[in-house]
Amino acid sequence: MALSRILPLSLALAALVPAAAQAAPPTKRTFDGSQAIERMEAADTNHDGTVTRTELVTYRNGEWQRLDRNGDGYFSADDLPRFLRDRWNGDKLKQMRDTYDRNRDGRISRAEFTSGPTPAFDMADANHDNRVTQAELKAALAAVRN
Ligand SMILES: [Ca+2]
Ligand SMILES: [Ca+2]
Ligand SMILES: [Ca+2]
Repeated sequence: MALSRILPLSLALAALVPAAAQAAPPTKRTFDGSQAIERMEAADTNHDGTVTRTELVTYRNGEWQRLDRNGDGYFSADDLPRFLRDRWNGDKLKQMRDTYDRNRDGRISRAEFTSGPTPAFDMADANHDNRVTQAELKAALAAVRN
């Protein structure tokens, strides 16, 4: 496998992991939620400064293409390159499964991922209108950094 094919996945995983950590149950307090909130800006696909829940789901659908590399509809150890496969049972991916694998079959289905928990969005959407504005995003960032 060419290195150029492997690197984008490692980057995708690196980008993904903070979101998974952010999505962990509230009892785990050690993560830095600021990364997950910063990444939410990328979900503003029409660039109007507001991230809607619909945009977030669209964004997750895009992320899914990078996770389910073998296209079988599940994110599982099979989707990791061999040299990364031991990370499947590492803390970060385990935490991701704890968050998204609702039926506890040890893998994450497309539906489990795209309609899974959205803790960063929920936290930032202070007035609960299913839209996160720039001001709300900034306030959420300030809150997690303090
Ligand atoms: Ca938008
Ligand atoms: Ca797969
Ligand atoms: Ca599952």
